[in-house]
Amino acid sequence: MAQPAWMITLNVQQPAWIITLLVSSLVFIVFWFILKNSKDREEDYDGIKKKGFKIRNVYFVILFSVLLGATFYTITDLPYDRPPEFVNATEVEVEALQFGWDFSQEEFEVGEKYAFHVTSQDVNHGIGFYDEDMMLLTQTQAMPDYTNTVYVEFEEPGTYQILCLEYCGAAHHLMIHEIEVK
Ligand SMILES: [Cu+2]
Repeated sequence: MAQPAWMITLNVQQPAWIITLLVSSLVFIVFWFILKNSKDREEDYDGIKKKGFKIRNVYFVILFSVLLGATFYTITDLPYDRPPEFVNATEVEVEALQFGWDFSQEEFEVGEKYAFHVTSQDVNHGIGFYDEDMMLLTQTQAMPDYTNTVYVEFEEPGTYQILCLEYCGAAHHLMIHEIEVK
């Protein structure tokens, strides 16, 4: 008679435990041996340590200067303006909620420009726009009490999928919505 599945699991678990314990003990013994034998020779490392600290300091100053420069150079662009070609875009309101999407309109046109204003009624979600080949076109966070805007121009007609990109609860995987692009 064939063994039931739980018995097979038990047969594998027993040796797995023993091997894990043996290997863990071996690793522990090796570490303990090295630690014990290296205790009295810390002064050997002083030179190397000093050199290491010096390299680290130089590296830190360089990194800090570069990042500070980059921050000052780029921060004046914030908050990002609406891209000029989307100034007259059609405004679309999108609300996420556990577990679905509420769009102020469901049908869109190829070549039109849209500004999707995305927010959430409850918890944080992520909105992902996927084309018919399930290629991600764009995405942003859907956050309560905050609106993120994504600008989209659809290039192909078809049924596009809206998926939640942030785990938001037990039925997160059901947060699928379809929009039509003609
Ligand atoms: Cu979600």
